[in-house]
Amino acid sequence: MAYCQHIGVEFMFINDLEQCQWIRQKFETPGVMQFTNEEKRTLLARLVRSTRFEEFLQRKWSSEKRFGLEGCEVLIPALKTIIDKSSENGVDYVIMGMPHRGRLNVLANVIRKELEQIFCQFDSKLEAADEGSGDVKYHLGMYHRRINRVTDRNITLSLVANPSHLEAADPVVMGKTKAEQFYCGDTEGKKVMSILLHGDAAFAGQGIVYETFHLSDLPSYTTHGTVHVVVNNQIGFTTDPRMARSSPYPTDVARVVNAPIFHVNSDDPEAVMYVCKVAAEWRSTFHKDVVVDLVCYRRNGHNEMDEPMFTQPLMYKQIRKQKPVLQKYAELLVSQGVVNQPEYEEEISKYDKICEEAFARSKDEKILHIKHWLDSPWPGFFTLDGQPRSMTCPSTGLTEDILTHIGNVASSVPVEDFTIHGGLSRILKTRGELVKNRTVDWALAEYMAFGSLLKEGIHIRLSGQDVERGTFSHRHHVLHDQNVDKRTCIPMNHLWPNQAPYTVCNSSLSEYGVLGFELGFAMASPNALVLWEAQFGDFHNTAQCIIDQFICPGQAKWVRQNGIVLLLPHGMEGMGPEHSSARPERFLQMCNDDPDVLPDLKEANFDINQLYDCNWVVVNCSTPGNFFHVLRRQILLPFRKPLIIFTPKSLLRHPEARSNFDEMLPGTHFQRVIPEDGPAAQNPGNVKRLLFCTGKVYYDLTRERKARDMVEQVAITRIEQLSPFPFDLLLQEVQKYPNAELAWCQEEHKNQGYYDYVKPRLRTTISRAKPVWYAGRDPAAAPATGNKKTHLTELQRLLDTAFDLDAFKNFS
Ligand SMILES: Cc1ncc(C[n+]2csc(CCOP(=O)(O)OP(=O)(O)O)c2C)c(N)n1
Ligand SMILES: [Mg+2]
Repeated sequence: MAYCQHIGVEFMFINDLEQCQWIRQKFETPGVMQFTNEEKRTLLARLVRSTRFEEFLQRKWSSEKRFGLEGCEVLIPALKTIIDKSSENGVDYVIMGMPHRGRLNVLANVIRKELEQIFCQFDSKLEAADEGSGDVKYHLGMYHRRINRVTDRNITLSLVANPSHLEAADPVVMGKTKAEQFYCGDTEGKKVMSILLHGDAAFAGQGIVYETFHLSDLPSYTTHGTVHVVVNNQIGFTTDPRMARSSPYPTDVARVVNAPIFHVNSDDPEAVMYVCKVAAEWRSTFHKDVVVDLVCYRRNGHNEMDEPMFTQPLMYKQIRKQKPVLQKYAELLVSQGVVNQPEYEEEISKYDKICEEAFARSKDEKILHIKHWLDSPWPGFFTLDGQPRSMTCPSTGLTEDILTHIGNVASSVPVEDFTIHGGLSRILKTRGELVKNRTVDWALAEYMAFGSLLKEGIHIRLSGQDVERGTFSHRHHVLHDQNVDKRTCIPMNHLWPNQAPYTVCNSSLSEYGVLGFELGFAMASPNALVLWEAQFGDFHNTAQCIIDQFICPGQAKWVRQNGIVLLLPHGMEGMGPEHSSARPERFLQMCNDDPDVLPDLKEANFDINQLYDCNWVVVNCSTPGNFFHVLRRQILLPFRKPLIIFTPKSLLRHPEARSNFDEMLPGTHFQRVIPEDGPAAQNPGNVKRLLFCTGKVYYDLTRERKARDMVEQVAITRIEQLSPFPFDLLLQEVQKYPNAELAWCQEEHKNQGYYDYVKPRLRTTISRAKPVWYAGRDPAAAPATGNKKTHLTELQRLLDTAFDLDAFKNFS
């Protein structure tokens, strides 16, 4: 629907009458688009800044990519209008995400990063002062608190760092926004909001846009409306039908997600300003998403080094003839008598001078500070110079009283008149018996870890598909009254007076969007344990971009620590090629520790230093007790690292996979390695083979060893923390069994699992003195066979190899 020459609005797919009336009234009331002379002058000044900033960069660094805004200079006044209006309506924190186009300009003129800090990013000779390998200037984030000049209110602006992968930062921005709202008690999104910028092609083409929009209707994920701004340079300026669109129009996306979309011609700055005001008002009125589509053109190529005439000669001939919007608007205001020519020129030279002075100051900068580009500082968590407050980790154990109390709540219904399902009563009763016997299974160990951290003031958020009940129906963190519809109870929130809140939320059926969201949530505070659980571990690969671009290298690129935990159900259980493998090999391949260099094992706090240096921690626990410890360690560490945990399926109910309270008492801690402690360890000199393994295969190995009566000859040592690799503890193990052959045993196929990661590191541990043999499945293309019988045959074969003491004779 076109309301005036320069504005089009689409909302016919919105089926709420009040919302439709509201939009109509905003655009159909005669004379609504009136601005005072003061407002017009502000708009002109903002256009001056936007335009002259790009010109300045072009003059100084003509051969550098900057992904300039030329053709859509109105983006700067547009964003500032949205922020002014939102600030007027009570918002004091705006979190933004955006792609490359115009990013430096937004940093300079919207977020107000010091110009000299931006300019010195162009100086390739400056050395980086911070740890990490850094990133290119148009990806870095930013955090800034300032006074909004229009409303005279404090406002904090933060721009989330992003990778080149377009739209990948969208859910991250939403997650961070949700966290900031949560921690300041802003339950309706009145104080904290997000603005997302998009390119037209990326907005229409990337599925993550849809996944992110979709989250906004879910209670534990909604941020109560985001203002989306599309820099639409694809379709706006063309007289040539051959330039027809090559991707769907942004409308298509907004229609699917029930958001109104306002198209506006970016050559009409006043129409843009009006539309942005309406969009901000829409958000603060209805707390729903809205899209502003800035229909513009791109004066240069994709970047400044590109020649667009190569491929779009006719369109670019037209574009070259186009007067810049600043010039057009200035002429208009001069003709209206709002400003005169000298005033306009004065405004330009004033800003040019600001740039020149900042440029001169940037020459004095000796080093680059990537830390200046952090999107969310964690005040108080580090020392003033950004170091951890200590390099130790206290015991993660708990007193018997605490364990018993949590266990009792976990096996009861802590509210009156609440009828739970009979099957669930049995599960809770079994839990109660475990507690009486001072033991825990997996679900109870998790309860103990969460419940105790809540007591210590740590907020916990567990998100993923079906996490409330647990995919394997083992968790049951949300009880449902069988007689009252939608009445629920979360016992974890009834543990202690003044405890921190526990959030457990079933997500939408999305991995990319939801994992990005949780990563963003975890950015906001170091005092929260944020966990994302995959339904099955292999589903993480639809969120690969978040893992590859954010979680794995995030700290190295953006000096940004993040303590997110990934729970990935993993294990070969005859269930076919899918649902078997969480792909440990991929996570291990991305660990930054050197397989060929033995670290200094005598160093004080060796284990903590290793954790501090790593890019993430990868564990596969074989006991519930160890799972409990590693979750608690995640928060008790004086720094934050992502934690990848391969979690069990059948072990959830395995009668031997239990831990005693004694393994969780004060003084106990996470065991990076669980050494053999049976008969083989009593007479280590007699041991012929030392088998190393991780995770569930341990139980197959011990059963087989017993059946073969080989408990004296074969020792089995579990590596629970795969990365950083426990060189120190494994060296002790190897030295303990001088006459033993060494073998790595895994149930995964040889080209998968842990083998390629573990083998060179074990060899380094022993200075390559002995071979490290392999007992496991052959290499394969698929993670597992689809045939149950083949699965069992393969398992038996690997056990045969593991216990055949002659198996490797012919190779030596
Ligand atoms: C996921 C992803 N795929 C491909 C690219 C490569 N790429 C960079 S910019 C770009 C075009 C983006 O077009 P648009 O979203 O319209 O933004 P514009 O550059 O026109 O502002 C492409 C394909 C990318 N960065 N991310
Ligand atoms: Mg585009």
